[in-house]
Amino acid sequence: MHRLTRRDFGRGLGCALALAGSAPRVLAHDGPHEVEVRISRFAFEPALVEIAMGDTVVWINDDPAPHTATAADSSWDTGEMTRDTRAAITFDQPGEHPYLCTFHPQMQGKVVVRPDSNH
Ligand SMILES: [Cu+2]
Repeated sequence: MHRLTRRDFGRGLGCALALAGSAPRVLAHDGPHEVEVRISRFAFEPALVEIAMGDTVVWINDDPAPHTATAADSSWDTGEMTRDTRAAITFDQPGEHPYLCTFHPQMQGKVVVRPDSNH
């Protein structure tokens, strides 16, 4: 069985839960991660990102035009990002989080948050 240190307790618990399900899942990282989404030519790249609970998505606007990343249900919003501006949102709720740019609603993306946690 696992020997749990205080630091590893959360991850060990996640491991135990994974073992109770189907295949055990090995987490390749030690803590919360940041995932980058570039905004370029009026598109989110990549448009779909998958993260673990507690991870952070950082949007970086490479366009001359201002953009936002705004939840389709308005539960979160980066606000306006001008050129070369970064904005970060941390996700604590598992599930699918579709979003769009409020200035250009045809710009759409999705953050998928897995129910496992990195911390
Ligand atoms: Cu936009």
